[in-house]
Amino acid sequence: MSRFNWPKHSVLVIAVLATWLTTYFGYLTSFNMSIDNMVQQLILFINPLSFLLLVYGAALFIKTSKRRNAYLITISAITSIIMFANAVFYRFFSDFITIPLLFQTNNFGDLSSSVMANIHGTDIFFFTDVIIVALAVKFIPQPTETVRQFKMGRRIYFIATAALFMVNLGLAEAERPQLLTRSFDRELLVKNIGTYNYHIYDLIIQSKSHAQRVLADGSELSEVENYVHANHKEPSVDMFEDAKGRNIITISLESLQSFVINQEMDGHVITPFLNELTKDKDTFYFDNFYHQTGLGKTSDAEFIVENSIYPRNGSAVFFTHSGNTFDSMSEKLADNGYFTNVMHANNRSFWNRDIMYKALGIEKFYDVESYNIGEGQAVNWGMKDIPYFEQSVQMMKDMPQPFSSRMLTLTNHHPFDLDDEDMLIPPYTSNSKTLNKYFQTSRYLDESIKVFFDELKENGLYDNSIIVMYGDHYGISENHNKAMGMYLDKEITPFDNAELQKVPFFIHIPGNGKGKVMHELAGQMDIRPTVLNLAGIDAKDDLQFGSDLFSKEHEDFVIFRDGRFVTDKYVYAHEVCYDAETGEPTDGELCAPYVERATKELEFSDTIINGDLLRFKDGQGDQQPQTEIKGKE
Ligand code: GP9
Ligand code: MN
Repeated sequence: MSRFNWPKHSVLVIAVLATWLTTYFGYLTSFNMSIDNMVQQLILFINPLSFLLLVYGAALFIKTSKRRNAYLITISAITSIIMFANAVFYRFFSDFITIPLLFQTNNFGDLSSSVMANIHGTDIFFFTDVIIVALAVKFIPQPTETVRQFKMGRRIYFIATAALFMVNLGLAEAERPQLLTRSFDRELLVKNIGTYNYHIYDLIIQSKSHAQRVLADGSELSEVENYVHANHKEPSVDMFEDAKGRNIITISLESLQSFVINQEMDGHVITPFLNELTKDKDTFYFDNFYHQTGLGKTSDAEFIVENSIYPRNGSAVFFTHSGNTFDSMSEKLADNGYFTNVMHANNRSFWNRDIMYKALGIEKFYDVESYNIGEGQAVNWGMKDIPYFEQSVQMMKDMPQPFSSRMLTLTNHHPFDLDDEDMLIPPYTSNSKTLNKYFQTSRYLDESIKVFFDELKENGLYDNSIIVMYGDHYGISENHNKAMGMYLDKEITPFDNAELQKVPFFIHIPGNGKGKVMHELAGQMDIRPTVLNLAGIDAKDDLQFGSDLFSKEHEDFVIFRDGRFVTDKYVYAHEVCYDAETGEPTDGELCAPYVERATKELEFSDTIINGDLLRFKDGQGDQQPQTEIKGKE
């Protein structure tokens, strides 16, 4: 067109800029992502760029201008379609697209009916870049052949692209440590690494699990079943009368460890209400109970509660295997007439819950949209536990009974921040800010449970319910050993660190009268068998690694996800066998048979998940239940 002398790669530069800006404005207009500070805004702004430079940059290898132009237009069209599809999907699901969701056939029904309704005329905006690229291609003259001496320039281009990607990752990692290994929230991923990279990441994770699944066959299942049935413990029958037919409320006590129970910090009682419960005649309190979670933390604990199977090592099973078939506690309870639901005032995609709950057959998910978070009612990660419990009870009043509600608390979460008015005790005074604040948030969590019990009573739900409560995982990691040592007044060894994985476990049955402190060695794996047995539901043919805690046959052997274990005689940690009584290292041979069994059990559990083996179990695999996600009405 004009006589203006366009630089050689103008079209490429225009394409990158056009798609970059279209993507960024797409983020701002179509997704409801919370941006808390300037750094997050900056990350959001730059996150599409490295990917776009890379894919558009591939054009530099294409020799003829005709093909190069076709390639550039195709890329702009594909990226536009990705953004457009996510925007439409988001309007319906408040979430980004993920592959397992597309393969859950029952979602297609929802999708097709709502796709049309959710397309807006203004969505043409997502294709702005395609139009710009097409115009650029048409009007800007380009070299017909790529010139050889451009090799050096090309190299610099891709090095710069890689550097930009690293800067993006670095900023994201600083904002959200362990983003890729742990914080599996799609919103966080998109915010930090961008939609395009997120889709590639999703694709890698999903195809990895898919490959293992394809190779698996039913014969592996019988081997695991043989092992599990050989270790089967006959459940007790004593408790049925008091528990059967009642609502079951299972509460995840965020980050609560047993070392605060029945203890003081500088003369302040840390958990007065829970302490009372440990002495209460209607409560069974387990003081030798361990968490068995890995990187998936809260979600791993949920996974164990639902399945009595180990979560995965090194990744969150909620994220990697949400397409599997499960035989969950919720599904079982639903089959026996319970209305099953989860109540958690966080966004639905956190830990991939919205998808995983479908696979677990949970009937309803009351997520953050179900709650009214008024002024002063949020701190740290979100809604405070006290208003959360208050509002939850109001929702419970409208549930059909009996119901099974799993509740997840949130305030006692790292970094343990609290508003002044909620600090019921002063902070501790160690070198660890984390531990210092932890006592205060634990105190707040305790208070919230008290409020919850009162609300249940006031609203007539208490007598007809049983309340099961477990600490989900540690709150204080080994990085705080020095401060913990100060509090416990001893030097912390790997033996102590294993002991510190104890979390409180309560079963509260109003009117039962037989409550006591139970000392058996137990773990989260035992929750499913125990709860189902209390409800009088037969689970003897289920594939569970745990067993009923009221059974006389219960075995004193708890395996951690990382391979450590505890028996009544030994504690095995960091490949050292410790005497459980003295805490001193002892002869490794004494632990050897348990090491073998722990390894085998963890391997069996991994085989089930990796091969999606439960789909081969009779009566499984054909139904895909729907989780209704409850928003404000
Ligand atoms: C988030 C909450 C906390 O929804 O469950 O997760 P965590 O970081 O403890 O796994
Ligand atoms: Mn947690």
